[in-house]
Amino acid sequence: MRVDLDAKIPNNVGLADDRKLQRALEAWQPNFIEWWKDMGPEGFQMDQIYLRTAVAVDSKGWAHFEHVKMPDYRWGIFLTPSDEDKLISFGDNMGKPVWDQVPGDWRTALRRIIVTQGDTEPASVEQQRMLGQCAPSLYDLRNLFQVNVEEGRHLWAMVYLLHKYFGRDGREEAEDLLVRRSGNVDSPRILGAFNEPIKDWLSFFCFTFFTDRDGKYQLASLAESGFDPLARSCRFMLTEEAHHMFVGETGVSRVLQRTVQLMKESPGEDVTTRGGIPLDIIQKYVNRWFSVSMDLFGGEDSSNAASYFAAGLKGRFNETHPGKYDDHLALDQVYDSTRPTSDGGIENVEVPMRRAMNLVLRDEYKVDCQKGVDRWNKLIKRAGVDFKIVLPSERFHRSQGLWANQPWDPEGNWVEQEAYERKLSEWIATEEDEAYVASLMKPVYEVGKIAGWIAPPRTGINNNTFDFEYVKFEDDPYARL
Ligand code: BYC
Ligand code: FE
Ligand code: FE
Repeated sequence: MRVDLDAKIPNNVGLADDRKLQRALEAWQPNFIEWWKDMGPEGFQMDQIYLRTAVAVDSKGWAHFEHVKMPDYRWGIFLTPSDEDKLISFGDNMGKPVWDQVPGDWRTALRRIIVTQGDTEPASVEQQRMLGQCAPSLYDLRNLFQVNVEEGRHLWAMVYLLHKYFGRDGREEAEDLLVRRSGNVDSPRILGAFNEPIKDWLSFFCFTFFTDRDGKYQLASLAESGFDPLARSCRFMLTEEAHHMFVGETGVSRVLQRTVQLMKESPGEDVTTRGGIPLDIIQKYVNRWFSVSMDLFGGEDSSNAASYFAAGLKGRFNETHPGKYDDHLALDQVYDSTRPTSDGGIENVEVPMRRAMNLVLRDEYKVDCQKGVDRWNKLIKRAGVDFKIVLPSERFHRSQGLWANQPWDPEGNWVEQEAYERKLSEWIATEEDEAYVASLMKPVYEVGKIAGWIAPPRTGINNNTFDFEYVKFEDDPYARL
């Protein structure tokens, strides 16, 4: 299918040939733009941002960079091209042709998965909407907005599926995606992490490292789906996700780098006197964002997960990767796991493999997180500082699944409730910690300059240097604050 870039809604799904769908999406478009202006990045809609836009779906399709105003970004509908003879690759329907239409039995389940996925995208934009006002550099400001417009496009991807394949209730769900609001008591976003406030850039970097990485794993498992339009949408979304995680990993790296540099310059002195973020505060942020992101995988023993796998709706990470799994039925296998006992203990348990799919995915995710953490620790060690960032236990600070709302410490030991509450301030950032980080969040909008709590990146975007004019302001941005 060719890429139609000149259409009102750029797409490679042949929108021009489906007038009814085209009209429906063109009716949704102004609501999206209105939502974007209301709930998108606050205060930067008139500025020219150096953004990357998809112009094709092949690997070169991402090479297009230009300065654009965010409301003029070409949000479009792009799917990875279809493979004619594709077969369902796992579960009870394995070996049958993939579905090009919604299978009747799985309509509700599929709609729910798509709505849940779609809901996270605008939620993250809402969570991040105030960060432009305290960006540490133009480079970072641009990266924030790049992530935001792409999350907006991910919303488009799911809205397209709802409109095209789910009739009237799909259209209603698409409307509701613009109605719920992150953190709103009456109409919150669906999943926990997407209602958590992101008040500072350290949270933003942790979010893009930990929470966007859940996106990577969920999208990858949906990219295996037997419902082919969903699989192809998610496959394409995955190409955008890598940059989001890059922003997170390098963001935290640069904070660490600056902190250890300050520590070395003034040994024995508290880094806060020099305007750095202490390592133990960074650890506390890691504890928070890792644990809320672990919750995004759902329960460790889940009948939903089992039926999604059985039906062929949601596979494992790299389900079809050669050599990764030799059994795609997962019927007679078990997954070794643990569960809490009533007296604060832990016991081993064998979970039937299909019911353990959330955990299987989450364990892959954890390994991926650890790799990034190892790179952070190497940086700290190279600086000669004796400190290690540690991922907390899967049991710590959970709100979903077997370990939810129980007093486990970051090492995974059960502690008395009273002791837990007392010690929580050592594990999760306190108001005081957050107030300190907030005090550092002063915007830096001059070309080539950077805030004092973070190191500059090693290279810029698209072979430009750090002192490239990533954002061209319409007027004096400081005067707007
Ligand atoms: N918060 O069987 P269970 C991304 C509910 S991130 C609130 O254990 P299931 C992005 C659950 O709905 C990727 N509720 O879980 C990143 C169920 O409710 P019911 C997002 C939760 O259903 C950054 C009950 O608890 N994509 O793209 O197997 C920026 C028991 O459920 C939570 C997806 O998630 C929670 N954390 O799995 C931008 C993919 N967890 O049935 C974007 C689609 C569970 O009792 N979603 N519940 O009413 C799914 O595949 C599944 O819904 C989940 C949950 C993996 C989320
Ligand atoms: Fe996304
Ligand atoms: Fe993302």
